[in-house]
Amino acid sequence: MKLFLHLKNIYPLEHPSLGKTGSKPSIPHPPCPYYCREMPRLVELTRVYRGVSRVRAVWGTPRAFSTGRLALSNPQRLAQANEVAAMNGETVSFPFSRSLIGTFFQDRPILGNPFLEDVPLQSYLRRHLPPEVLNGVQAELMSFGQRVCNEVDALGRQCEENPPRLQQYNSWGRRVDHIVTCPAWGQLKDISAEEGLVATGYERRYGEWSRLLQISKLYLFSPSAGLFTCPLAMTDGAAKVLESLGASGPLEKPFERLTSRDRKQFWTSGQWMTERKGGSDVAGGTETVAKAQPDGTYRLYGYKWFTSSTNSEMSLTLGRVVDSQGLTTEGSKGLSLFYLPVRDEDGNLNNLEVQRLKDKLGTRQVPTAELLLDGTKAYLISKEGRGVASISGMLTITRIHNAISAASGMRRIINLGREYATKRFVFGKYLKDHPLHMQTLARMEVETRGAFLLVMELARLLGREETGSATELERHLLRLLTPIAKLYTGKQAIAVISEGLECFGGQGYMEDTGLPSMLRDAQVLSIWEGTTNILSLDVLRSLVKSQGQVLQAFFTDIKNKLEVASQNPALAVPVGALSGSLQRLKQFIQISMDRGPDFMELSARDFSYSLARIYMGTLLSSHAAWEGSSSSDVYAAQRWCEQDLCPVSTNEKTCCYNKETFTQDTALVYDSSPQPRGRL
Ligand code: UCC
Repeated sequence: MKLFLHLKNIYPLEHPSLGKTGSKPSIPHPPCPYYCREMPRLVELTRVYRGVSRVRAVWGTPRAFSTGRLALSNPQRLAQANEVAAMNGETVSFPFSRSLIGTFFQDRPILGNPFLEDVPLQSYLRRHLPPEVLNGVQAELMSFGQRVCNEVDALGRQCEENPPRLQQYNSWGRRVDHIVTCPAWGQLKDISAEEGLVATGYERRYGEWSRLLQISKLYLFSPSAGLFTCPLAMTDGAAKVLESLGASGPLEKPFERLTSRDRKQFWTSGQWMTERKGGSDVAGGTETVAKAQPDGTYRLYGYKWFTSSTNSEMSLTLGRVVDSQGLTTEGSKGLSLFYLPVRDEDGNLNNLEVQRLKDKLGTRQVPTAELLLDGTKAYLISKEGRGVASISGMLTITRIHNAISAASGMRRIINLGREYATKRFVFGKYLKDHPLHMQTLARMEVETRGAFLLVMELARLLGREETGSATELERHLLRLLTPIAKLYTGKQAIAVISEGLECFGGQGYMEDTGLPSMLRDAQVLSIWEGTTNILSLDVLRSLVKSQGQVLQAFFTDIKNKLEVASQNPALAVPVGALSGSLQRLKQFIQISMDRGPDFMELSARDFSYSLARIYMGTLLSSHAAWEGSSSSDVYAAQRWCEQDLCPVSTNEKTCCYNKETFTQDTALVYDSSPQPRGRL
């Protein structure tokens, strides 16, 4: 009782460790100087352990404790403390004593409603959406943003903390191959259905603007969603393919499921493209064969090396149809596209075995598995030999989703970092008052705005294409900008999120802050759905296939946008830099025409980076030229255009793409090490 009374003196009535006023603290909590109103009179230092003081004290007349620091240095007072404490036989703790952990606690960064905190997103929507659409879209994003903050964020965290596991056998030894995910994974699926995170793109409630709404929602959802965005990306991609094939016959039901808002009906889809020899080289490495059945279906036999979100209800996959002689066609021309349900009507796996779950650097929330297809029932949904071309619609969508994840991850780390900068006090002031720190955040912000505008442009173009309102120029732009956005934003996200972690010092490296997983999960963005180099080659593919029309569209669109932007004198420098870079790019293209395919291939990455930087700079300038823009929009455009906007031209000047370069690169990489033997 005595101790209790004294504790009342130490803790203010509202101290968090007091269950209710005057009750005993339920959780031992240090008397903290920042909470103390009154302190005991005398103290004695009894031992010091790891810098932590244990003290004995006398509970006498409490006195006001104003400084928040204990003075233990007066030996006379310590001696008195010792005496009285011995008489009372009481021991209490002081700061750095009972708790052993000190008294200062840094406040964590707080996540607010991501829509309300996102000025560029709000500004973009105001600029582009017609008023009657804008009101509805804003209201939906506002309420969804709150849901992300209140509900989704915690669920995503649970998925990170409780990764999926494979239960291969049941208790009685029967093979079950059950992928066990945490309840939060299922809840995220339900939320995805309810919120129409796929459906919105196909219901087309807002016509050509529906994709913009859907992608804005995904953009808010993604950094909190514990990678449930992965199955959503593939689901969206599969829906796109099924819709383009007419969604009839055996495809009708799956299409309805993929685009359902009913949580009980909603399905997700996998995308099983990668085999052991495959990866990037899908055409050369796909070994799966498909045997026709009398009922018109097929049986698939093969081994899929990476299958993401393997507990989806269906999948699209590639295989080679076996002809009547038992032979298959090699290469891309032998590949066909199949739809398959993962389970049969009785709920049993469709003649497939989950061999193991992958042990990955990041995306640990997602069950990624190796699968054996052993007579899996499937439906041929493309023309025979048109598998790659048919699945490319899915690739377009998943690559756009990839860019959404990249841009939104960057936005999230900046929002947390800038919030933290208002509460982290170092070297006598808050982080936000340190110019060098703000320079770092501002550079991250410029990158993020560039990525964001490119993603939104893709969403706008996709919506127009799907509603038949896109011009030919816009269709070409969509084809070209998709791989560019995927490859460039993936790299940006890794760099910006890595920088963002540094904004929290050591805390950014601590697992339980949730920050490191952002970096781990970003690392995949430049790998899956085509690596940076593969996507650079896809940029070249789009040039060749369209006979240069995609580039023509690129130049025309930029010219139009810069003409408008040049009306604003504040944008003279960025517009000048962009026009100059565009000229250099044209000269490079001229040069490359005489040099042949090897030259183009070696320059493909720098070429794609040049297109990305010039286009993002144009979007930033164009947005800054809009009458509703802010001075920050102008500043962002200016900063963006200070970098080398056309690295492919710069590097061409140093003969970077000549034939000899390959020899020199190889010599440099292997230098005096043993000759490559083709194995590690
Ligand atoms: O599955 C994976 C993980 C799933 C997780 C997804 C989550 C995403 C989440 C994001 C947010 C969280 S990863 C596996 C992904 N694999 C890839 O991306 C494969 C990378 N490799 C390529 O992209 C290759 O370059 C291939 C497979 C496209 C190359 O195949 P081919 O057969 O050698 O290519 P071809 O012969 O050049 O093209 C065949 C046809 C052509 O059409 P036609 O015959 O009419 O001329 C091409 O124009 O396909 C067409 N085509 C395309 N069309 C090829 N690529 C495209 C394209 N990108 N767009 C339109």
